[in-house]
Amino acid sequence: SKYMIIDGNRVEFDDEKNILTLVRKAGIDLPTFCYYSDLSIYGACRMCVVEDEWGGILASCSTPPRDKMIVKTNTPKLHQHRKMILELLLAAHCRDCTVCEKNGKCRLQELAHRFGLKDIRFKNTSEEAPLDTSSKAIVREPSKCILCGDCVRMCNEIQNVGAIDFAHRGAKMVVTPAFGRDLADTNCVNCGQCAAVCPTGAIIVKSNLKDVWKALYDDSKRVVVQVAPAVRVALGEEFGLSAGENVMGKIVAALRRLGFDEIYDTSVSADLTVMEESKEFVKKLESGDTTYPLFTSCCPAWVSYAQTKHPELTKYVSSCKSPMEMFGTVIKEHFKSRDIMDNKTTISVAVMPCTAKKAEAAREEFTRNDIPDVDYVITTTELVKMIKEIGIQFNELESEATDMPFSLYSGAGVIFGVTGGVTEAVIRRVVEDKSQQVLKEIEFLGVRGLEGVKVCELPMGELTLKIGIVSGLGNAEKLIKKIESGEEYFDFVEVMACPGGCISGAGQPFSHQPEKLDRAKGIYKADKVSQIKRSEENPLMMALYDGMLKHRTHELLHVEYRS
Ligand code: HC1
Ligand code: SF4
Repeated sequence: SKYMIIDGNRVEFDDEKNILTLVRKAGIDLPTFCYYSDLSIYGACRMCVVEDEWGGILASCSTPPRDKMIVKTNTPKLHQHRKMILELLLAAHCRDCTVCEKNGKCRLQELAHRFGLKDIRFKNTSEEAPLDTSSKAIVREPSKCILCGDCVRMCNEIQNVGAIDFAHRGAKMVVTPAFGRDLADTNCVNCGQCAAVCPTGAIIVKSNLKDVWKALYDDSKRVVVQVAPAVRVALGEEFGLSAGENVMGKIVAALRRLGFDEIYDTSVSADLTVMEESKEFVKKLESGDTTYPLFTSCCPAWVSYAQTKHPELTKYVSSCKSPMEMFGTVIKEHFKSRDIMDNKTTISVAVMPCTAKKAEAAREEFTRNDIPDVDYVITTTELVKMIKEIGIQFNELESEATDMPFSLYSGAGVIFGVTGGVTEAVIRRVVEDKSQQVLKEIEFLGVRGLEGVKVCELPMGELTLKIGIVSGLGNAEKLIKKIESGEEYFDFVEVMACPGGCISGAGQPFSHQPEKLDRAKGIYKADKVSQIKRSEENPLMMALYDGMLKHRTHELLHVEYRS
């Protein structure tokens, strides 16, 4: 087999695409700013350089390995080179680390520390550039940008949105929306994946913590919170627990200590979504309309994408509100009369793995009498900050249960958090055979797994239904092209904007593939241990349909998007 000699050690390879991968295989964590294996290779930061046997310096991320090649990763020349790059970056960078959102998570800060940088030999050329706070989900701080281009490639290559790009040349080069617009004036769908890969504080998730603290400290407010399915399998990572460990019980305990009055699980309203979306699906099948599939609607970044890039498709997107918004509506309805009695106002908070949910909550369609159904959305990592700020010893907490009357949910509701989950939950609902055996068979139809595109066939009576499941908006685009050209037909298509689904949301702790896989496993395990497997078997659904929702499902659970 082919091999390279890296720092005197033999490293074998076959189809690895660059030297960097082999260096990592050899146990050396070469510093980089601009390398993610899912993105195209840019080679801009030149931190990952290695020296060949003739003293040549190569960027290891963009150089393919050659058989019997000899390189070193640690030489005086390389050491100087890396330090120089760091000093140059820092000379042009804001150094107010203590008040930066990214403090403690910034790659530039980490590498400056790792290289023991004490003084910078160059003049400080950093300039204050105005912040772009126009978006509901994302804040851009251009003066912290190191031009690695990760955000640009994420937005273009993986998400096919292209809201941001490089502009100008040489020393004037910046990353910006076209024509220097504000981010809110672009077709940005708020997926937050740019912020997830940004190594510094140049693109960050907008925080709503101030609003939430204020509500918690205000006695005239009843603060109700819902927690999304995907949060429970990732939050523990910030406290040293393994990815995929289900910490929902501890999250509930922590939320109580933080002062939330009522604590619920979004999996409950995911069951509601299954009920409504299944009805819509069956109706569509019965109508015999086979022009387009029924597209899912729970991912707000996907809904925005469909609206801006494919307005012709919006009428095929399910009219169901997302589980978060369904719950938002149900919660406000539920406490309406109690609020008057108690002289309180209910404030509805949602803890989500997602940044686009912040924008979804702010949409006019989800506001009744000028009051949003969900007042504030905070991300998994924002909740971590609250827990750490107060000093709650998270790992010591005993599990607690969510509150009545919304405390029952099915496994079908929990699996929403991973790509394919919505589909599997809907299939469980629409198949007539409710046996254990069929439940198992559904699992093996091809709905599971983190691949960006999955296609499965579901036999139903005389028909065979064709179902597409995509995650990552670039993958959605590919599928849409095939549908529109008539190359493929689908009855049902699930789209999640983040690769892997909500478990990889930009509001979660940063993850690579291994953590994503573990989080997905954690979600399926939560389904395994749940007593109720199908949404329609959740007794709470019957209570809701006989009570609050009687004659009001359309009004309370569905939406017509305006613009
Ligand atoms: Fe999701 Fe959903 S699954 S969108 O990925 O349908 O955010 O977790 O809460 O609303 O339930 C996110 C997750 C979440 C909704 C549900
Ligand atoms: Fe692009 Fe998503 Fe970032 Fe918006 S939030 S700029 S769509 S990557």
